This record gives sequence, C-alpha cells and structure tokens, in this order.
Amino acid sequence: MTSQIPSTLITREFRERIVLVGVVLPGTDAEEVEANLDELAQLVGTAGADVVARTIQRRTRPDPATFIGRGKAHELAELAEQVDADTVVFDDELSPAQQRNLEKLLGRTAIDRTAVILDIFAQNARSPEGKAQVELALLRYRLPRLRGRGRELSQQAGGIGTRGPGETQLEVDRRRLVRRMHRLEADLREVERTRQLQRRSRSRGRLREVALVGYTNAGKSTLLNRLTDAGVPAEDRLFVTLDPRTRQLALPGGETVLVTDTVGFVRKLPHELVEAFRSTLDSVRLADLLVHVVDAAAPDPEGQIEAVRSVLREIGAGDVPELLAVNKADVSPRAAQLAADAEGAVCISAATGDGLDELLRAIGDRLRVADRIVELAIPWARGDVLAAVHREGEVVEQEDGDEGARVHVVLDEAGRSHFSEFVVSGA
Ligand SMILES: Nc1nc2c(ncn2[C@@H]2O[C@H](COP(=O)(O)OP(=O)(O)OP(=O)(O)O)[C@@H](O)[C@H]2O)c(=O)[nH]1
Ligand SMILES: [Mg+2]
Repeated sequence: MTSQIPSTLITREFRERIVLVGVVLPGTDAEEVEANLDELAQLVGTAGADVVARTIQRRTRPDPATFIGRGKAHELAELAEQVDADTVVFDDELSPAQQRNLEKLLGRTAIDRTAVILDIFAQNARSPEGKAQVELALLRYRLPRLRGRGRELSQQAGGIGTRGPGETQLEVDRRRLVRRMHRLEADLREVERTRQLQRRSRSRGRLREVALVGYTNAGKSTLLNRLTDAGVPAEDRLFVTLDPRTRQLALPGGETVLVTDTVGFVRKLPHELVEAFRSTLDSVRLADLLVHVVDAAAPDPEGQIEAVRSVLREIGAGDVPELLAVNKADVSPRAAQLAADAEGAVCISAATGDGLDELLRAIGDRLRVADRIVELAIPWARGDVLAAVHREGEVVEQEDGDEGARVHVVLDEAGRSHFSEFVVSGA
C-alpha cells in the first residue's frame, strides 16, 4: 500500500501566523471556550505555527453563512490585518460554505480545529497503514470543500490545513481523487479483514488483551515502555503515537497479557479520523480491559476523562471494562485525590515507576473478576452462535439435547453481554 502524501508535508519554510477564534454558544461558558482555545493553541504549535492573537465571541447560535456573523467577520479581518496573520483558525467545525464565505471576507485562509488535527496526524503518520488512514481522512474532509475556492487561495498551499494533496491539483482531477479514496477504503478494509482473521485464529485459549487509552500526551507510550521495554516513541507533543504497538506483559499472578498502546484522543476528535482509524481502534473496541491513562497535571483532567469516554462510545468501546490510571503523580499534587475520588482507580507515575505494581495487580484482578462460568441454551438452528461461543469462551461442558445444546462456558464480561439472550444461569 503506497501513500501519496508528499514528503513536503513535513518540511516548512516559514512559520505561519495564526489568529484563533472561539464562540461561546448557549450550553458552554467563556471559561470552557478559553480552555478549548488554550488547547487549540497547543495543537497549532504542534502543527508548527505560531498563535499571534485570539478572539472570543458570544452568540445564541452560529450564523449559517459565516459562523460568527458578517459584522464580526469584518472586525476579525481588521485584527488579522493588524497582527499580520496568515490564517484564521476556528475552534468549531466550519461547514464548507462557511469556510468559503469566511475566506472571501477575511482575505486569508480560514480553517477549523479539524483541519489542524488532520495536519498533525499527516505529519506524524509513519506506517503505510497510518499514512493511508490519514490520507483517507484528509480526502474525506477536503473533497466537499474544494468546489468554488478562489484560485488565489487554492494556490497558496503549504500552510496548516492545505498540506497534503495540493488544492490546485485537487481541483484538476477530482474524479481521480474519489477513485483514490475508494482505493484507500478498499485497502484498509483488507487490512481490517486480515487482522480479524488473525484475531479469530488466536481467540481460543488466546491471551487477554489490554488496551492503553487516554487523552493525547497523557503518558500511554511512556507507560508501555516502562512496563515492557517496548522502546516506542514518547514525547511531550500531541499525537506522537498513530500506530498501535502490542507487547506481551507478565502479571504478578503469572498470567501473560497483550498490552496495546494506541492513538491518543482529544476534544472534538474529527469524525473523519475516527472513521479512517477504525481498524486501528479495533484494538480498543475488542480489548478485554481498557487502562485509561489520565494526565493529572493537565489543566482539566476531569474534562479530558469525559472527552475520552465520549470517543470510546463513538467507536463502540463504551462497554469495555475500564481501569483508570491517574498518571504523572510525580509532578501533580492532585493525582492522589483524583485517584481516590474514582472507584477502583490507581495512582501512578509512568516516569518514576511509582504505583505500577499496584496497577499490574489491579489489571490482573479486573481480568479475573471479568471471567465467570455461565450456562447457555442454544437452539440447533443457531449453529452460528454455538460456534461463536466456542471461539470466544472456554467451554467446560456441553450436553446435546433434542432442541439444542446446553453449554457451560467461561465467558468474560464482553462475552456475557454478547450472548445474553441465551443465558440460562450464572450471568
Ligand atoms: N512528569 C511526568 N511526565 C510524564 C509521565 N508520563 C509521561 N510523561 C511525559 O508526558 C509526555 C507525553 O508522554 P507520552 O508517553 O508520549 O504520551 P502519550 O499518551 O503516548 O501521547 P500521544 O501518543 O501523543 O497521544 C512525555 O514528555 C513524557 O515524558 C509521568 O508519570 N510523569
Ligand atoms: Mg503515545
């Protein structure tokens, strides 16, 4: 699988000057929007540009044509002129029409948080699969935004949100890009199928799978390195990890589990990315246990926990059992309290190793608690279910009757909810 994101993606001759725009809508408050802009500034910095000004506006609803309203857009144009900004970045998602109108009014590139996140992902993608996923997300985001862009802006490629396939090139051959998109979708489906097959062949007597999830920069990769000498990159930057890495880990009770480090989450994670990263996120959806790593030193750890849980729900992992690991206890005085407030949470420092013994014990306990013997009644007509039960659980006993089979089987939480309609006892 080859990727067509040109290597110029990661080189830049100048640092763009950026103005940030936030809007306080009913249901949010100024403080929350300020915090979101702080984070957006961090994202912009990670993408390689400088924030030179920011502005916040209160509205009862977004303006359908310009998001912030025509009057405010004129003010914004003046501000951008004063600070000599190249680009204006909105914290909220702009529709393709809003983006076009704003660019006309502002006379400069207008993009949203989604474009910034996509840009960072494009810079960080390394593996062929990661590159294909990012390219697919970029195409899905950009195709609807191509029509009617001014020629001048189309050619002003090179800034955040315009890297990757050049705009001019995009306009020239739209149909080729749609084909490219379908191709990437097919390639990624193939990767997903192969993974599923591998997973299936592993599933009987398989090792339990633990996924490290959490907000970007929470310390997931540092934790995996500390637990397993994985040697994966860990840095004080956002979205360093895009490819899942899996390592074996021996628990104190003697059992071996597979631990996977995966892509970090963020508020308003673009749905294009969630869609494109589906195969990567399978390791989260299909895990036996999630270790949710929380950065206690972040400005709003509770808000980050909520943001992570909302992405988990979006990818269908809302029901996977979760163990909170409150990290960076070495630098955050709040860590112990945060862990004490949450049921079953463990306070750790991936940097110093403090609390990791307790974490490993907790992982073992949670996995063991998760296993239970249940009795299922499966009619012969449902041979598919019987086969799935044999795949997913450890069958202890099976009595074959006239109507169907009675099966005593060891199932974890996920398995029990999966086969709930056939449970006779033990659930
Ligand atoms: N002080 C301190 N710093 C930590 C700790 N754990 C991680 N860090 C730092 O936090 C930063 C982010 O760590 P990573 O392990 O890359 O975080 P991540 O969750 O994998 O981030 P992404 O892959 O970018 O989503 C790095 O600079 C780490 O050195 C900790 O327990 N204490
Ligand atoms: Mg990482």
